[in-house]
Amino acid sequence: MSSTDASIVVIGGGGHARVVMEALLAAGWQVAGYTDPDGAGRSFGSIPCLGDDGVLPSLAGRVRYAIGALGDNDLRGRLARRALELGFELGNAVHPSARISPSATLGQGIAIMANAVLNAGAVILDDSIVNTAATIDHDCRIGRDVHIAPGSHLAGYVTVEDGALIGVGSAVGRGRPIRIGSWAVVGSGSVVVHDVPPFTTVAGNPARPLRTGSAAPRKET
Ligand code: JB2
Repeated sequence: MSSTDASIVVIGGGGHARVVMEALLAAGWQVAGYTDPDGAGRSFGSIPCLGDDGVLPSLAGRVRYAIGALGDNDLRGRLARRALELGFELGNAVHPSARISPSATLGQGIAIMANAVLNAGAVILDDSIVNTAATIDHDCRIGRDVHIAPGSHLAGYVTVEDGALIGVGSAVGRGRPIRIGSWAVVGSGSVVVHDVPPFTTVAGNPARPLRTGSAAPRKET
């Protein structure tokens, strides 16, 4: 394995990681391999599983970039920060078909999947996912470790705080600022027209609370 400026290791080997790897390849990255505790001896196409995350310290001097590639927001963020501690830089997987405004701002370790759209002034912080065909309109602010699931649409001036999950095919916004709190979960297909407090699960049209009040990051289901 040679170290180049376009070489990256993918942390995770499941469904999300495979989408990330294909986006990376399409964008011209050299994917050195992936880590997965259940992946010994496996590969994804020509990309080998390098073992579990225990191999990362030995890779850190040879591969410049890493990306956390698990759907679970909490685990992805923790693994990405571990990679930073080991000396990796975090790379972004941006599929070439995504349309990203020149005035949008991207952090590190981000995955932006095929046909996603980020409009003027959008901000996406570290280790977040804008999944397939999701749209993020002007002046939205997406925090860290967030997942905007496939086919979701955020109107302008939506803030999504750290760790929140916007479920598949949801719509968020009402023409003025709206805030989705940290580690909140918006159920698939919801229409969100009011602020969602932190650690709260909402669903429906209009979305209403189902569950509130955990102090710990929620696992996605
Ligand atoms: O600590 C870990 C770890 N824990 C589980 N480190 C590493 N490197 N890998 C870990 N894994 C591995 O993540 C598991 O062994 C498994 O292979 C993989 C999770 O795969 P799965 O397909 O179940 O989930 P995912 O996180 O890749 O994708 C989820 O989230 C996506 C956004 C699914 O719900 C997808 O359907 C969804 N599109």
